[in-house]
Amino acid sequence: TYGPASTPTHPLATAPVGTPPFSVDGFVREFLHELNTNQGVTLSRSSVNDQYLALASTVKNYLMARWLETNRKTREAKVKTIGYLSAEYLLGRQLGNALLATDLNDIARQGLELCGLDLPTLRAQEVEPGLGNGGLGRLAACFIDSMATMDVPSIGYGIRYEYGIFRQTFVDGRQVEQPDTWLALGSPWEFPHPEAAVRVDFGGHTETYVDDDGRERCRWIPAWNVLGVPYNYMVPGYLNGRVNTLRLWSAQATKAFDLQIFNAGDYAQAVRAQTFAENISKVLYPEDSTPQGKELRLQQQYFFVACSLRDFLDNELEEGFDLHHLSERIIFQLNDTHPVIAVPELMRILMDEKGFEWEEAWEVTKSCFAYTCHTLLPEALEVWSTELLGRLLPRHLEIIFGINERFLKEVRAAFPGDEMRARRMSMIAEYPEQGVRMAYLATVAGTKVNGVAELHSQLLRDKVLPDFSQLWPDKFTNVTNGVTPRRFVRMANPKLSELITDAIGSNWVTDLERLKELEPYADDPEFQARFSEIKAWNKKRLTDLLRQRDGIDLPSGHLLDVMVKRLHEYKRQSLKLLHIVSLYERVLSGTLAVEDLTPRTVVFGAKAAPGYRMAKDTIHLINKVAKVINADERLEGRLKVAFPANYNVTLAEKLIPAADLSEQISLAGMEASGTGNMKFALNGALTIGTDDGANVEIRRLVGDKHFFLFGMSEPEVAELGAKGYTPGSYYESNPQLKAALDLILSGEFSEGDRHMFDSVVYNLLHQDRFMALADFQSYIDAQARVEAKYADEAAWTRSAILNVARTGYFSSDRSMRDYLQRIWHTTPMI
Ligand code: BZD
Repeated sequence: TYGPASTPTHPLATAPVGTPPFSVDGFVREFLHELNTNQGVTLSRSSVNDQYLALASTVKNYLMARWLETNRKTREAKVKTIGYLSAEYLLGRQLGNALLATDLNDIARQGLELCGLDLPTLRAQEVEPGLGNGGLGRLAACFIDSMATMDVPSIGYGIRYEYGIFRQTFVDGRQVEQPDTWLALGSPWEFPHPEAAVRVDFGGHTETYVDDDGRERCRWIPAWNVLGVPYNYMVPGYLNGRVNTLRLWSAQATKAFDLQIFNAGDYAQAVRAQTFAENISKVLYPEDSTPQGKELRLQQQYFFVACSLRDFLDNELEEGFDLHHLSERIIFQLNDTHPVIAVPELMRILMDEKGFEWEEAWEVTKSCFAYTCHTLLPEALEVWSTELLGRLLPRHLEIIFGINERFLKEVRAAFPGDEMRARRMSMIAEYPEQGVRMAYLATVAGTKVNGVAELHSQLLRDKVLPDFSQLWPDKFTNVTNGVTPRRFVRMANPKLSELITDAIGSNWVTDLERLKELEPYADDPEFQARFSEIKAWNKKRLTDLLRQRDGIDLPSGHLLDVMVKRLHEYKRQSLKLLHIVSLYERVLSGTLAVEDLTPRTVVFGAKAAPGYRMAKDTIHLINKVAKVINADERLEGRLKVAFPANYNVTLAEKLIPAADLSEQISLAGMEASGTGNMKFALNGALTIGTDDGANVEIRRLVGDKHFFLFGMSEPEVAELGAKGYTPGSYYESNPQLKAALDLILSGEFSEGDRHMFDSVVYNLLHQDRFMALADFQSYIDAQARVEAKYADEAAWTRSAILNVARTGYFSSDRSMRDYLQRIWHTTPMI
């Protein structure tokens, strides 16, 4: 129960919470108060961490009244809420974003100065919550930012991992993973509510019984349970006074759990039980494409989904709400298949706890979910073995079989006699072991299914789920991804933001299509000059950071060529590497005069999944090549390779605004969308890329002249695959390619060891699943076009400005509008 036991009589008790008057003086008072009362130190005795924590509290206090007010307003309005279900949120640092959203930057800077402190130093103290692997997790973070900014009532639900994505270090060029202890120095942005913990059951068996009305019913007799403790995070909208909630769940042992054992006298076992329960939210799985089918991962998925549904039904809906109308009040957006177990969970709650009949429960359930797919790689589609599911969630497995049975009846009715089709469409796979195809379950249960870029949505319809799209053509739709302009332009690129605002006013921050108004400035020499100065300033800022962070020295005046993303064969970091090695080889062999080399620094940022051998070997090779090239004086410093370790959101914010060239070179048909590609274009980098994912849309918007396209198209890839692809033939017939690969095999980069990189090279020569060799020549040619254009500074700058002006479409605000219109069927709340 919430609230006081009797009606409050003091006038202040019912008044809305006021906000502190915010002036520089007010800020200083509040900040010092926080330092004294929260940190228990005086200013003169405070550490930078104390100061950072006190500053965070000050900003939080400022947001608090708005947060409470948002919650009250939303509850009263009884409107449809978006429940964003995501196992990952790659949030990035919170302080800068909160200061921006509240317009407190200037006040804080001045106030801190009066205290003898420096805002950037305090900001740098924050450890980012890295509760995600890559694009999918960052997308969730962008979406909740946009929903808050657009006044959309929404709750983000997820997991509060104690350890986020691992911290990457290099030892002799090889990746070594360290635990990410993001909570170690305190976590001022979260509000734990242990009193509101939710129980989550696991294991056991099911049984049938006869209820009071004489109906046969089913129930789950679980074997064990844990508690889910909610941790709330503020999600402030940009300058609109709205503060939404992100609710992340942390696992704890239930009292019953250890008390039982404790009573039996085994204290050590009781402590072990505690640890066992807490393991569920201990660590983020760092695999981002090949789910390993690990039991703990399934536990994580059910854990957060069960907590979230329970929370919404019990705490967000008013008491007595008729659950037959649930879809009027919630739509759960499934961020990939990770939360799909929510479907049988809602069925279970409605039937076993609320007494619904199957058909009634299904009507409600299938109107409350929508599914977003983020991949096309077959190995990335989750399949949970029925053995594991049945052991961990026996009632859910029964329900899934029930859903499948009724679904296949529908298929057989729609396509009489087509038994093969029914088998293909079954949610239950029979080989290599019996398992549940989670994407099929999501597709059957979802009101809508969407891909994340036009090409991806089309391939999803035509190649991954063709039978489903024939059965329900209207279920399939596209929502092209987007990125938040607040974090990735306004905050990450303050100088460019100022330039834009000077030219077209400040509304672009929440209405990014307005960047179009910059088009006329592309030809304005004065604007071009300021634009170039800003790029140079961003490069200088990056140079300072990398020197201090990694001991890396970036040369000045180079074309800054950046490839940052998870390390994956399909993303083809190896193709970028072949380009670098080829440039080097041509200088060594005299085919290219050093003075004809465009001064270029290539920056890589990439984490490999710890169990992904080929990806780790590729990282090793990149580091070894970098070492040799960077030390070779014959290059006269005209080619450098930098690979700062531990690429994360914080580094991205400095790296992307400094880039000239954005590498988006996946094999066509493999990258669902990409979102880094959007961030680069919006910050005035030109893209060299294949016709893949959202690159297709970027190129269409910026125009062919301002985009370096290369490589096979998706249909060409399919055709070559069907014909039979032999990478060796490209090696044999292309002397430049052969020379580059031979140079690696010669031991040039491995102290004479000719076999160190056999795995990478022979994989390319004999398998090359992602056809890097087939696209090599086209890539090299495109890089030559890059260099020619870069030589004409004015032309380059003009194209860069046009990239900014024409990519406003890629705001995550626009993505949210698309979801609202095409999927959620609701409008923002005023
Ligand atoms: O999702 C990525 C895609 O590869 C990108 O093309 C796309 O732009 C983004 C956002 O839609 N997918 C992921 O990031 N996937 C994961 O991180 C992931 C994590 C756990 C398990 C499986 C995949």
